[in-house]
Amino acid sequence: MAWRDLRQFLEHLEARGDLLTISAPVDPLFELGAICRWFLDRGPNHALFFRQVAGHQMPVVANTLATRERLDWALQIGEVPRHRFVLDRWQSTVEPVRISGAPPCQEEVWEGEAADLRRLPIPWHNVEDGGPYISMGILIVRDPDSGVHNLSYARVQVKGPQVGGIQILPEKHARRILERYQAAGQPMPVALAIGVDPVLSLAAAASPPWGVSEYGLAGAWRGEPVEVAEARTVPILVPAWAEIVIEGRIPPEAVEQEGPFGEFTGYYGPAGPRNRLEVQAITLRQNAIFQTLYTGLPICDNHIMQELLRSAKVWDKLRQSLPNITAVYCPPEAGNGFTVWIALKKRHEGEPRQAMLAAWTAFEYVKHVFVVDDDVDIYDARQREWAVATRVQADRDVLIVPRLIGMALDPSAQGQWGAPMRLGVEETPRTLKAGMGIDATRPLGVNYEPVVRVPESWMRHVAARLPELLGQTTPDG
Ligand SMILES: Cc1cc2nc3c(=O)[nH]c(=O)nc-3n(C[C@H](O)[C@H](O)[C@H](O)COP(=O)(O)O)c2cc1C
Ligand SMILES: [Mn+2]
Repeated sequence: MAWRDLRQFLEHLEARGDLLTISAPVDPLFELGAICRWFLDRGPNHALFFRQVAGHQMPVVANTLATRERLDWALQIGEVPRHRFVLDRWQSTVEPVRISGAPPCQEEVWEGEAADLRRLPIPWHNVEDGGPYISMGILIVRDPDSGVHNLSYARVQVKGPQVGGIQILPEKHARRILERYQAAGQPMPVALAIGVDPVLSLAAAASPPWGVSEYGLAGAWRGEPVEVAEARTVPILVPAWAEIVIEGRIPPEAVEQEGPFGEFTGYYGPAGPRNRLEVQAITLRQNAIFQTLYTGLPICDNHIMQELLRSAKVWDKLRQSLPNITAVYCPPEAGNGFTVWIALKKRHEGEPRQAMLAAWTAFEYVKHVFVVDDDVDIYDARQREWAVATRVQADRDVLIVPRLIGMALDPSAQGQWGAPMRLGVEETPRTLKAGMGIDATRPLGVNYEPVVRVPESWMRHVAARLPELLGQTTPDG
């Protein structure tokens, strides 16, 4: 059974002892963020439920998907390898269904002046942030040409009771859709959903191909369609069981200063002129829960989500031409896919470079691509180091390709801007990246001495004798 909503998942976490309820009063100004950071780094790394947020009745949940275990429970992966689970359902979609009657997400409606962002317990996480931020709001927009719904995240800084500054990055689908409204001189209707079932949260972080709705992807992962409902003031279908939905519009030309914001890169994303989000209505469930996501230096929720999603995305692209790929891994420590590891059963000397080329173009973040033989366990940092140390000669095995489409928030790409392009309200620089590929596969036809491994049969032998070796039993029992 799929999770119907965030609440069901939180109940499950609580039953597993993986939800820490904090009943002591907590200040949303810096203190809540600091507590999130503490538990991410120093543990215990549970999901956090803040019951008493100063100045508010509404509770706040954080660190919800900050461990692999919680993500696996969210997806209900069971025994299936986690990358396979996501990948096998990547191409299929299960379209959402509309529920009949008034949706739970509209049990309470704030309209007119009552639609005031200050009524929500929106935290201000880091001292250098520009202000309080909605950090885990799912931006739902609709392509005016195809009608397809796109779900993704976009940080929103609270700038006034009904105004936010919203960052929609270059290369994102929401940006492409916004450009269409801007070209027509129309405001883009938007909905921002906060607090949904965790599989939908994950789907919004994923990037299925243009034209494929993240609603459909979530349905495939859930094994059941997502339930949706018409928003009240915008022509958009919203998740029926969302805790909170903010309805509004992004005018084509209005400029709002936004930032800085502590980003997934581990650096502050810079302040600048961004698009303005104008709030029209806020709808809520009774006893709504506000969800936030602390990000910054890895590893936070979004790094855990992207470890799985970006690996699957690269793998999906590679497998079309290289069926002999055996694993793809984007380590969460390296941000959200700046570094990719690929293992393959090499048959042709050209394959590692083919893999690099495909990986660099899979999405804009990918810079450093390591390709290894399939005997290397790329999920194990010791083996990754060992493979590079013993199978690479830099003059032969390193390929650098400059001036590819890069990621706007990569701080090392400063000075590598392409010509600014006009994306609506601002001149947005299009970042260039350099791809570096390191081929750590053994050359075909060159003699490599065997890898030193103790045979499995001997390891089983040791396992059988382990109690005795540990002095727990005598040979006679
Ligand atoms: C927690 C979180 C916050 C994010 N914040 C932003 C953001 O502020 N702006 C943005 O453009 N992308 C942001 N992203 C990245 C996009 O949501 C993500 O790349 C998504 O896959 C894009 O979807 P698309 O392929 O439909 O464009 C964020 C992702 C996560 C997980
Ligand atoms: Mn999309």
